[in-house]
Amino acid sequence: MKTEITSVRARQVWDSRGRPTVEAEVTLAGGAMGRALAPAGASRGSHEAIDLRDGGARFGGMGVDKAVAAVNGEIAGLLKGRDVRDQAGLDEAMADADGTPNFARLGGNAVVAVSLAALHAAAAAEGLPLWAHLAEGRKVRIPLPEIQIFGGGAHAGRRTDLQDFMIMVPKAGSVREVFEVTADVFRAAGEIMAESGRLAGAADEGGWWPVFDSNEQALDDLVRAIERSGHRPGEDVFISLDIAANELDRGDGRYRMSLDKADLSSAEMVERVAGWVDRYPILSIEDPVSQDDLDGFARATKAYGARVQVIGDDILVTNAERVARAAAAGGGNAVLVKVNQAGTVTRAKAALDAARSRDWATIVSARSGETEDVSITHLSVGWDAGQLKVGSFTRSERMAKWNELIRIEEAMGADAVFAGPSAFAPSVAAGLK
Ligand code: 2PG
Ligand code: MG
Repeated sequence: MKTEITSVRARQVWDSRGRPTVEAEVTLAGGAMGRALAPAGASRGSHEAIDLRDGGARFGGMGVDKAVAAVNGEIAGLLKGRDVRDQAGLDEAMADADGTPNFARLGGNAVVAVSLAALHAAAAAEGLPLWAHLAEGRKVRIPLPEIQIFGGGAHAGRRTDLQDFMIMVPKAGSVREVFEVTADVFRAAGEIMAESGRLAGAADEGGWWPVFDSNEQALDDLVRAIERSGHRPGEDVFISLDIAANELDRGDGRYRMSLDKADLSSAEMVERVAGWVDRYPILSIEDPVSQDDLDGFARATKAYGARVQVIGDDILVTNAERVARAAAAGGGNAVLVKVNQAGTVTRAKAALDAARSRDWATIVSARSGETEDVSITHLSVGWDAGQLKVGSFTRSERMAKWNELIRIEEAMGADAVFAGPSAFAPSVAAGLK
């Protein structure tokens, strides 16, 4: 059988923060091979799959020798001889063998690299690009990107409380046009920072390092950058924010906005962001409250979810059950899908399906620690997710993923359809018409 797994191997490589990570390769009897690299988050939810790190003094404790050994030993033994086309079976075999709810024993980094490598091998065995293998002949859209201009929070020494200041260009005719607009806005934002003496480098995902005196100053400068680039804020270019409020949670039900010198209750936190939604051209808000604040998530969704996308990241952690629970409580209208939060391709797809069945939007996302691996671009297209979040518009661990989207759009030729407003939940999409 050509699709029988004959070898599973891993090695330590390095990620975009210069930290060790796991690269896995799955080889099949017919000669096909798949390779994938594990990404790593900095602002993490405590309900997500956990990376196995060596601890100790070496590499600040970030070593992955144990995770690599888990792939080369136990996981290889488990998967060799199996049919790579049974992705769900492979993924569940790893989950069963791991025996913990969050892959703590074998390592989320070990498991996700193998799960994705197996998927790549299955596509290679068919002689198809990964997106086409996943699409199985269905019509799929080119996703709408959200692209970071300023990076803050845990990705920039907490210079701003908010983590990601991004833009979206939903009314563009194609993803190429989105990138052209983004390049203009990114350049204009850099000029504005240079002129005001605030140009101070790059954040973890390549966005401008945010030297601002308040969170609103960052929003003001983003609007100015859109204007200076010759585009219209709120008409063709919109703002998307990842509040990453988990990082602001003081642990006692209150939120600390250090830059704004404010301590806020959950309700006040929702109000503050709702005020920004009223005053700025904001189309999307991610993690407006922390990971277990389901009431706050529902309150935020009630306040502005009819016109603005409300994404759950740390609160949903790419988990189908958490999506169902949030939806039942009236929280959210979109899920961020990170395969390494779920641990496996199968579980990530289940979370995406759980969201889609509720008419939610779905956004496939990178992590702040990334590599040259472009799997997520293919997942976003092949799963017809509608949206893709990769970080900024600089640095090749990000640009590799955006550039892959250009190649896929070109390969689709006349069949390529840009998701545009259809990427959003119905009421948000309706507001864009
Ligand atoms: C997020 C991601 C990407 P991290 O919060 O959405 O911006 O960050 O990978 O650090 O969790
Ligand atoms: Mg996030």
